[in-house]
Amino acid sequence: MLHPLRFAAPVRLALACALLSSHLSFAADEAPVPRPAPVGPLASPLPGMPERPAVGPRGTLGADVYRKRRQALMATFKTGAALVVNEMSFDGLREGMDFYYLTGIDEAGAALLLEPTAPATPFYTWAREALFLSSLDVEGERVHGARAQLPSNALEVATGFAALNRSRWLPPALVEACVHRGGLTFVGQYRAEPAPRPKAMDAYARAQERTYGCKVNDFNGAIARLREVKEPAELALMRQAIVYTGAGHAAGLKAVHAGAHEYEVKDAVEAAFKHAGSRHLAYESIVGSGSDSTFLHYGKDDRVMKAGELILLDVAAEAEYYAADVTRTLPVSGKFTAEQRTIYDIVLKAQAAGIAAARAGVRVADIDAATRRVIQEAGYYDYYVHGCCHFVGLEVHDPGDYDAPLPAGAVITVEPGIYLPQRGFGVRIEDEILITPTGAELLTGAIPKDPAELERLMAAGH
Ligand SMILES: [Mn+2]
Repeated sequence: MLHPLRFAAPVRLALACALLSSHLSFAADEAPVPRPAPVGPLASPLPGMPERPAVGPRGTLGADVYRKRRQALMATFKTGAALVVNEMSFDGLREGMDFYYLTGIDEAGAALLLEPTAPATPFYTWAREALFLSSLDVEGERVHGARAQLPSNALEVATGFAALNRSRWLPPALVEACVHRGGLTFVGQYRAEPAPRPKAMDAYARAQERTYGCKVNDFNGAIARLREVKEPAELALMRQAIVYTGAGHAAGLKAVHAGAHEYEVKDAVEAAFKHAGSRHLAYESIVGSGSDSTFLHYGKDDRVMKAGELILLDVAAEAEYYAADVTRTLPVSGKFTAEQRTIYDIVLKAQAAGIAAARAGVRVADIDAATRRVIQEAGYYDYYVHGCCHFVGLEVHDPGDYDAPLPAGAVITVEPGIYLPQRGFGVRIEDEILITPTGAELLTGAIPKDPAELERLMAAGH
């Protein structure tokens, strides 16, 4: 019953065995014991890092928010050891935010191991919640910035974790979990090809190769279901992201005129996001004029827009990684043609039908059907070529269960569209709503979409 994770030196093994035998019988319902604040002359600030720790929650939510999320997750699976690897990436869309959701930490190569049946009191760096950080690289850190050595009381306090380890200790920790914790527990999300396999699955497969009969407890989607329901503090950040997004849309509306390049509008929008206070884009901006507006995710932006065309702006900012997602379609010359206005009004009516159908307990499919019915009755069924809605949060396409009834507190988009390549234009109108027990709150209502108001604003040069 030795624990290779903490006791590499043989001289310590006897002690380890003696201590472990009493620890392994601890129940999961004890509250974790927080560590005290750092003490001593070297404890704080971290040596060489006077301003802020190199690792720790990045935003304003505070370590307690993340600890509560981890406890809520552990309450769902109760047994085994759950590994969550930081797989954060931005490839047009930000993805892989499970680790960030549970830690507030955006450190590359970091991982989290949750073991609800581990003792409440940490045994050196063996604990119910343990953070694994990539190894120190002394020369690399001269380039990228200094990182703390472990153990570090200050880093424990900054991260909110009583147990900090280097990632080389992860394989033995998983084998230990197979032996003593009732196996391994999958809390991520299945991903079909061609997406890469979740890193936790790879790590579990390797642990299973080094043990006999180590089981994986399947809690596929456990984190995703937690992420569906937005807490008040994260809703405040999502509202902030929408304020930034509104500034960008206002700047975009001003920058649209016949003879302008799409990229001029895009630059104006993105500069306004940053000026308002947003650090990152929620996703790569989609700015398509004329026939470009008929593509859903149009990536080029070098077309010159002409009078009489439409321009579609699917652009949004973020706040502390919380994304917004808003689309508006504007007339380049400031006035819709009769045909454009007809289509615009159908899309607006479809969106209103979708929002009216939304409340806790309904499925996304019900909202989709409400939008699709309006467009079908108008005769444009074949030209609505995507789903109505998706979850929004730390990822613009946030994970969630599309099959289950929507919970109160979920934030989704409602974004019907009609795309008519043969007529040289497309219309999409996208807003975000907060699902409530009795209906839905329109979160993005301050960003104008009423066609008469858009024409008035554009005529006034706003
Ligand atoms: Mn969207």
